[in-house]
Amino acid sequence: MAKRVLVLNGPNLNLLGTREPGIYGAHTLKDVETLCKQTATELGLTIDFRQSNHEGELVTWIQDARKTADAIVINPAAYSHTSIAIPDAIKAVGLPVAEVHLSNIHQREAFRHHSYVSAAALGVICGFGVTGYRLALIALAEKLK
Ligand code: CA2
Repeated sequence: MAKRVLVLNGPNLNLLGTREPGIYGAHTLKDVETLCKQTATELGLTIDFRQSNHEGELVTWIQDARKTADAIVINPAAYSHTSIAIPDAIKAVGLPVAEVHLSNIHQREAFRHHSYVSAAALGVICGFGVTGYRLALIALAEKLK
């Protein structure tokens, strides 16, 4: 059976492609979903792609993934820098998680340099724009072999 990857996107990522193209690029979140689906097909994965502006909803989706997914890609967006609940949920489910950031958070404001999620993730990819999602799926497909 094809391995299932849950792709989660945090707050404000629904606005991708509408503002701040200098930082986040011109792609919309729909474009990111299309890229993830194309990559998943190449890798023999299935994808469930979601976005939420609510921390609790992301936590619930991570918890539910224990029964519905084999791995998770997450761009926690601003919750990377504030949330304890998201890394706690990731540790609780025990699935391999790839954390993705479109921008290089280490080149930006100091408050973006630390992500609470990173300690719970298998690996972190940042600064490669939407390609980061593709790289995350490739890395997880290798891990799931
Ligand atoms: O670089 C990333 O992917 C971030 O996770 C994006 C978050 C930011 O808080 C993180 O520090 C780094 C912000 C997502 C908001 O995206 C927008 C896109 C277009 C217009 C407005 C917001």
